[in-house]
Amino acid sequence: MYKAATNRLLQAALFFGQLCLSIHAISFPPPIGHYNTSIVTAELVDHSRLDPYASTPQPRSLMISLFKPVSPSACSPYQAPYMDPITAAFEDAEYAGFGVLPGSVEALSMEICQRNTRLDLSPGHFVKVPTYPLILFSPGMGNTRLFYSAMAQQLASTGYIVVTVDHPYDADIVTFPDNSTILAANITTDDQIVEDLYVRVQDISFVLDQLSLPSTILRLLPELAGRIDVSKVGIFGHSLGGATAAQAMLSDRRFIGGINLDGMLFGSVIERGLDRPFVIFAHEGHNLTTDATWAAFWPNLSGFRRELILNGSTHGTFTDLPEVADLIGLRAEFPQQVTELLGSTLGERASQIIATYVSSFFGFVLKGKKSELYDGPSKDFPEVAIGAF
Ligand SMILES: *[C@@H]1O[C@H](CO)[C@@H](O)[C@H](O)[C@H]1NC(C)=O
Ligand SMILES: *[C@@H]1O[C@H](CO)[C@@H](O)[C@H](O)[C@H]1NC(C)=O
Ligand SMILES: *[C@@H]1O[C@H](CO)[C@@H](O)[C@H](O)[C@H]1NC(C)=O
Ligand SMILES: *[C@@H]1O[C@H](CO)[C@@H](O)[C@H](O)[C@H]1NC(C)=O
Ligand SMILES: *[C@@H]1O[C@H](CO)[C@@H](O)[C@H](O)[C@H]1NC(C)=O
Ligand SMILES: CC(=O)N[C@H]1CO[C@H](CO)[C@@H](O)[C@@H]1O
Repeated sequence: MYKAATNRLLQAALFFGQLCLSIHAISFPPPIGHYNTSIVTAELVDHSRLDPYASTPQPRSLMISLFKPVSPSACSPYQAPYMDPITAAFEDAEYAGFGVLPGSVEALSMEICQRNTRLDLSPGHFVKVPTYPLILFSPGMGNTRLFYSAMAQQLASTGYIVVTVDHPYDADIVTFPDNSTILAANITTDDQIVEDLYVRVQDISFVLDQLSLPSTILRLLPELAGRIDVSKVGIFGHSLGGATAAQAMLSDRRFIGGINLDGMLFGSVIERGLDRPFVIFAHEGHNLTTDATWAAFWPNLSGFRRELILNGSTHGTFTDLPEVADLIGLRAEFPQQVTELLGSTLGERASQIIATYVSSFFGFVLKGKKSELYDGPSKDFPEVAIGAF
């Protein structure tokens, strides 16, 4: 649904003429938190499971991006490409026929820190290494995890390790380290979506299992070996990823709090409910009255629960796309169409609001920090209304 709408926007772009895109690197604005961040990407292979969507028997293989806080004094900054070139070119090509020029997603970059794993490992080097809670993220159906990297970086900058997970054959494209790719299967009917949901939940628990293995941590994050608490973890996701967050909490008690960014729910969690904190963050006009799955789920939440509504937003606001649209000049060129698809709130502002509320919720769940943001309206964030309690 989201993709079709995007295509209409881009069709309008073609009608009005080719977009003029800068060929220079365009960087996302610096994140909101006190920390800088570094990124690791990795392939994780689940040898205990055959991929249900693969045409020949093979283990399920996933890609993840892991965002880690770095103290500013330890940061050697550089501009990293927002996406690997294969995924970026694929996303451009998806829209090429509609007026987006090749090279537009490739031109985007993020300011991150060079990895420095050496310092903390050296014996006799008594540097106090801080530890950060872990949060997993599941994307919307059909979306690459890479369209949530800016969102993950925002959250990591507030003091969390954030891991975004690709669900192969659901994501439009997954690009692996050897440059092989998996494109989306045709998952369309409600039954297929529910099957997909359960595959996604297995993916999420598998990623957490992997992050619990010293061998995996030594490979990915040697500087944090033994310092990540994998028994109390947060989870959030967008759209079907939000439904995945809820269902994963039901099946895996290591997840002690979750957030659904604007996703209609599927699966047994609607009926079974949850006994741990859960938040629904909705776009304007989407609420317990308009979504029957939310209405059925709500009374079955026995833990802390909140419904937040972001004014001036749409379903697509809960991705990096509003920022991408602003950065590549799409909003300036087609303000009305971008507002209809990605919301009237500017991308940077929307990203900051979402990160603030997500960070604050996980601060409460994972760090025991109090926050007034969930008690009522905030003068700093008039765009956010508290819906149901
Ligand atoms: C580090 O954080 C500072 C303060 O937020 C910011 O100005 C700078 O751009 C950040 N650098 C990187 C590499 O993230
Ligand atoms: C993957 O492709 C990129 C260019 O798109 C190239 O720079 C890189 O070397 C390739 N990696 C492998 C493992 O072939
Ligand atoms: C995708 O699946 C739906 C429902 O099963 C079917 O109607 C449609 O033709 C399929 N599309 C493609 C491109 O295979
Ligand atoms: C829910 O959304 C509908 C449709 O936009 C709106 O008419 C209604 O007032 C909203 N309800 C609440 C409680 O916000
Ligand atoms: C929502 O935002 C619009 C402008 O985008 C504003 O006119 C309206 O008053 C806001 N509504 C609420 C409930 O804050
Ligand atoms: C497990 C459980 O308590 N399910 C309840 C979910 O909410 C509906 C509607 O209130 C109840 O009928 C279910 O029993």
